[in-house]
Amino acid sequence: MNQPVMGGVAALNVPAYIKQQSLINWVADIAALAKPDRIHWCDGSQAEYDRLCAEMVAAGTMKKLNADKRPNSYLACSDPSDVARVEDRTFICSATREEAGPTNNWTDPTEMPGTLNGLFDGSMVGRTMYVVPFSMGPLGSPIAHIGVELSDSPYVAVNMRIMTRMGRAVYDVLGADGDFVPCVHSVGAPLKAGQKDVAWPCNPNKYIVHFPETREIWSYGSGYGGNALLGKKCFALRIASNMGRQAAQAGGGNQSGWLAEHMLILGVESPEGRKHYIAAAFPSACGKTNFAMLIPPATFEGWKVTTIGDDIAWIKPGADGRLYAINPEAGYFGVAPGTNEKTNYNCMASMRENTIFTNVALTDDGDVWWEGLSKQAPAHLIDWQGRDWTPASGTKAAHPNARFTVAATQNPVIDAAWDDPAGVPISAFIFGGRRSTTVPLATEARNWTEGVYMAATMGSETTAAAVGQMGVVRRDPFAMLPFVGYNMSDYFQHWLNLGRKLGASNPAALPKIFCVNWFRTDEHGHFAWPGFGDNMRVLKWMIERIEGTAGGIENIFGTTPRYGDLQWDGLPFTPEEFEGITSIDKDAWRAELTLHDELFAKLAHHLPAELTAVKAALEQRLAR
Ligand code: SAT
Ligand code: MN
Repeated sequence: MNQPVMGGVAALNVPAYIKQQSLINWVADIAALAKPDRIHWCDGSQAEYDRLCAEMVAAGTMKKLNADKRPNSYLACSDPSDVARVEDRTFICSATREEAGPTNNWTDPTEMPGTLNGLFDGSMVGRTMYVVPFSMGPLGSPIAHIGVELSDSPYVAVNMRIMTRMGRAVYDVLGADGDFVPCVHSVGAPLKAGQKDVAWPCNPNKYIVHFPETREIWSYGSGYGGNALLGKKCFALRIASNMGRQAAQAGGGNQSGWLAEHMLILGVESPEGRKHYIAAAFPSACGKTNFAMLIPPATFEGWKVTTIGDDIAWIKPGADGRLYAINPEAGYFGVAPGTNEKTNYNCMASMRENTIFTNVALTDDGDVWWEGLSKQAPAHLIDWQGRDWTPASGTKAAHPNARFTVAATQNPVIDAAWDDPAGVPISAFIFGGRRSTTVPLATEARNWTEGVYMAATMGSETTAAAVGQMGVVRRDPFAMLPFVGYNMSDYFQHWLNLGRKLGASNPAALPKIFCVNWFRTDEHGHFAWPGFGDNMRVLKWMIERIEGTAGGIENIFGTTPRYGDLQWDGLPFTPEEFEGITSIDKDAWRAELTLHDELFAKLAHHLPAELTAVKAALEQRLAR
């Protein structure tokens, strides 16, 4: 259907395979508001991807890398002002401020649409509006959900093709009346007639807006990462966390209600072929992607770790009372700096080809480089801002938040069930922070409520780069601080309720909950635990705890392994060193609990009484 351009409104040109009139009407409405010059309905094909990339190369947004070194790969460099998520410009527009809670920026949902209409009016002039249909989760999975993103950024369209199941097949699932989450995105840089474009259009004024009641997402001003790839943090965490809780509130038995979590999912298989799936939450910069692709030490013959996902998990009760998880994403948008063949061999292998790099440095032979990729930096590079760079420059060649976008299927240790619509059964949750003291290497919660307490009070020490003050503990409940799309205390309650429901029907099916800390330091301030592949030693202990074959010792905080409970072959690590990373210092824990008080005071509205009870029990054990 080729419709003529009328009154400056771009022709809709709706493909015949799109059957949903309300979707078409919505696209027409947004087009009438944002006034793009053209509309392109993405089909998700390789040809379309190649064409959009070629157009971005011609426009200067991307460079094509040396095809011998890095086949079918590109480097995009953003505007220096547009390099990361903008939490202070992220808004949750629930009906009331209390529903958004103290950890979110709230704006009245009756006011925000006026602001957005003003911003989006004509925001796509001179540009193409891409209609990007995507499924979060395997197409048609009962745990999956569909979104459609309208964006004036071709960079968004090609990244969404890697990060989600994007393309024509989504419309078959959607049919004439299927639900989808509408996502509207503009870089906020309209082009006047004859105006030359810049390589990375964006706007200093940014808005990342969520409407939990109507399940809409509007994003303005940024083209980068989670600000712009709206399937990721905006949909898969902020909106989906609301959907999972709303489903529980709607009632309907043990299978209603689900979880949208900032978790990797990995599979662990023992030499005997016993397999478990574990979901793990860590704040940023704690090595999530490394853990999801872990290579066991050579002495762990026959143990295998495989990846379901590296960042987000959607988890739903199954008919058997177990929790089943999918990775709603189809790709990895990972941090490049620090990644190398030693820290994460599988990750390096994943990005040998078909990769989009963002804000890394360009080598003289047309490949990429970032800090930590090799011990010695190349003698000359073009840095992420397009400037000549040498090791003497005194600046970082790659931005610290530089990223790679790759399809999950390129991961050599992808799990065979990663695309299974039914999801995988979860045997345990792991919560990990970054703490130089206080929190032991590994602890098993004695019950679900204690596990929720551990997760709720998770903390991470800030690194110098982040805040300018080392060692300050920032509380990051469930590693979800910027991602829970409603009141944090209600979120704790949702977890408690789910555990209670599942525990009542089948207590044996309830996942165990562990808390880990890879980051305790020795008296010289060095990391005392080797981490990376050696985390397998802890993982094996957890598997044995799940199977009821490993020991441990109960302390005030939970159950931790004794030296003899871990397998040490291949690692010289003494009982004294082990004591150094597992000891419980009562004074440190007293101080820790006053910090928990501060957190709970902030979250007092609807704070579950069960959590204050766990704290009281901890205090009693400390006093003994
Ligand atoms: O920019 S993203 O949100 O995609 C990644 C992150 O900040 O965790
Ligand atoms: Mn993340």
